[in-house]
Amino acid sequence: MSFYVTTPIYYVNGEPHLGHAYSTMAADVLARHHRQRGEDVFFLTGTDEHGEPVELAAAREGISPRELADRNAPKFERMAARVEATNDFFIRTSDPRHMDRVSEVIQRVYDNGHVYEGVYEGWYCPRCADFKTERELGPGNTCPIHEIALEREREENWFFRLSAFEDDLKRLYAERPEFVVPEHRRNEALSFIAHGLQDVSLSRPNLNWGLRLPWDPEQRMYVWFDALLNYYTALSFAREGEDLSERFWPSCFHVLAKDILKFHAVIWPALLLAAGLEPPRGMVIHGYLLMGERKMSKSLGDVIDPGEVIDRFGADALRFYCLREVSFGQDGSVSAAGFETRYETELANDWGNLASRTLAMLARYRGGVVPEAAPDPELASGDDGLEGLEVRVCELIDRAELSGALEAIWSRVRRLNRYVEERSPWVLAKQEGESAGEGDGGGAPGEAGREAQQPGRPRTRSGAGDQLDVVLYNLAEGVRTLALLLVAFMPASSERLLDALGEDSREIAGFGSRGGGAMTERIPPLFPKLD
Ligand code: ME8
Repeated sequence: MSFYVTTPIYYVNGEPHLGHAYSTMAADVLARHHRQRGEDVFFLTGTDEHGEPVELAAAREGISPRELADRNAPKFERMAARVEATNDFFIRTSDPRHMDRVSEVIQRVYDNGHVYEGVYEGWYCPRCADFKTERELGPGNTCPIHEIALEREREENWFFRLSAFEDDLKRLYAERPEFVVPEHRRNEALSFIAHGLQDVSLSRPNLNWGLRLPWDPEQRMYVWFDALLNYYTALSFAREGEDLSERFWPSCFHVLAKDILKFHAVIWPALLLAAGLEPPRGMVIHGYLLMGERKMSKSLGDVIDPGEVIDRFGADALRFYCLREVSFGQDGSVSAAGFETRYETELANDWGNLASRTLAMLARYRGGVVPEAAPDPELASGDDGLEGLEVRVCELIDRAELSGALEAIWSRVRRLNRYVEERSPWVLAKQEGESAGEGDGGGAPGEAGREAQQPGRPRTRSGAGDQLDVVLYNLAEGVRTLALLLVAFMPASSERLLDALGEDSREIAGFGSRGGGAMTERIPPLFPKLD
């Protein structure tokens, strides 16, 4: 089974910020999770380098668009690496291999009769690179996203016959209820379609920076067509000497925010159909990260700097915080104070502490060896039981409910913490030590524990030792199960923990699927407490 996941390709007219990192981190969670499920995964991110937003920004700085692109694209590439994204390729739309492939596809759209010459008259936002319909305008003919007054444009363009695909799109949405998730975004796309689709400009006469139309080199391609096609073109050259298109198209899943919903959920599938290609498998539309009430953006100074957070706390903490704090699919505020609270309570206390305690008790009471025992039915069952959690998390991730998946995992983290308190293994260890002292002359708890591992040893103890085996096995097994599910979200710390638990496999596994016997070791705190 193949799984191809993408982020939007980001405009190189500014610096990367946490908003971009957010989409990249979310896409990486999907990529890593699907790899853990043994699927054939391809993960693409990159930069959008043509068109008016880039041309205007370069002009403002007095440099060429190419210079601006060459300066900023590597920053986006580094951002992906810093958040530990495992992208298989980084596409730049100024890559001639992309441009050649776009020309081929767009020529096919032309040959198939879906393009005509006309005059565009209407509202245009140069920052969105978007021709706005009347319904999309803000008060006083403004751009609702950038809050700037829009110019009325009149120009001769080539048009893409979007209106001809209205029925195809309606059919696609009817046949594939999960084409766009979450549902409220699907409804938004459907309502856009239901209001009647207008044809859209495919080219613009006054651009200097962009692809020329193969059949009319006087006109440059409207940047969105060039940009959207990256998802398809990259497959043809991402691997030297290999064309991955057959392998990964159309099993493509897009991650993006609601600002570019219309392009992805309406224009993109229509464009593909026009070129005789299949629409992607689906897309998830997430909300905005806000600072206070405002969308985080490159023009706002007051942002969480992902680089700084990563330097201090690591990429895992940033990934966790963003996907946990803001319900994936909704808008939500992020703040430095909110980050610190969650870091302290959930990462350092709930999870880090559970992991440290578990490893410490295994070392202390059982010489580091996970005892042989069965899953405790009390821990396995119930609303926050561990049994079947992996199935539940896979279902949630299949619906791109990333925060839901984290919540499902976290309720089990809390459950395991309660289990430790309820069972008080340190009391059991003491009882075990006492009865060992009375019964068979055993020494320190650690040694008694080690003996308990040896086959054939007569079980003369009070039962405290057996109970301790049960508790320690269940803790180790619970933590292992959770760490496997957390690999996708917090790769570095989860890997370290799994290594410490003596787990070599990264395959998602159910609670109780591994027996005892693994050799564990203590490690420094996964998430050290804040000073
Ligand atoms: O639109 N919260 O590029 P772009 C959440 N080049 N996500 C955010 C965000 C925020 N505050 N700010 C940015 C473009 N994003 C086009 C895309 S794709 C074929 C072409 C993320 O640099 C989010 O994914 O403006 C959003 O959709 C994207 O960055 C917009 O990036």
